[in-house]
Amino acid sequence: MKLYDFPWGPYPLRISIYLAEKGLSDVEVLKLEPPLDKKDWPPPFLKALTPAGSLPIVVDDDGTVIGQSLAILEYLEETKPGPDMLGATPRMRARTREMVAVFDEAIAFFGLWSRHGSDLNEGIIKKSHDAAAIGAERYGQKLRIAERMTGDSPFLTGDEVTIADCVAMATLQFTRQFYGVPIPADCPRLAAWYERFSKRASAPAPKFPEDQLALAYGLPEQTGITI
Ligand SMILES: N[C@@H](CCC(=O)N[C@@H](CS)C(=O)NCC(=O)O)C(=O)O
Repeated sequence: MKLYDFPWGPYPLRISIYLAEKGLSDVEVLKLEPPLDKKDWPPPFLKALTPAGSLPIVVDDDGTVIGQSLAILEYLEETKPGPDMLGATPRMRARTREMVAVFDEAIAFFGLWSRHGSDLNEGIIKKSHDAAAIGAERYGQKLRIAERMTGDSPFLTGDEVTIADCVAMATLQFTRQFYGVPIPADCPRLAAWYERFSKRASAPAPKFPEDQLALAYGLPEQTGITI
């Protein structure tokens, strides 16, 4: 199995955290880096693999190609050995998928804030305070929903690590560590979970490129928007 990876991107990070938690090492990882301005990206070989050409992409040995991170996670759950990371019962699987959906929505709204507000995209994407503010408000709302869904268990949806933890961690690593957006003060359970999960071997701090980090870090200050 091959994984086309972009090691510090929020969607590929979901997969790398998952692979480490699942203990899977028989995946060939091919590292790629989309340019900031997305000029000439995706390259023809990626566009030939999936309609979007976005990362991550998995190509299995039988030729199966999967180009959406959540579908990749579920595919790996169904095809690979290792600990169950979806949930043992329909109810537990539903809890996992609910939490995954909330963080998937969260990162999409965050993208509106960062794309239209960050100094990183200066001259590449049109700045819009209104678009950034809508994205930020909705991102904060999704984190507060996740907070209300989180109990006092060690992991987000219970006593075992699931793909929900992987998706949430990837999201918060990117928003906190790259863009410098703190978890809101009224999300203490989420913040405590993040601190705990950050110490796991599966979730080392991503290596963001220094020049891009310098421009990205401090999104709330750059946009005058807090959540
Ligand atoms: N919904 C997709 C989103 C993937 C995505 O947007 N990946 C980014 C990297 S983190 C990317 O490839 N961007 C370049 C592009 O879309 O051309 C997924 O979950 O896999």
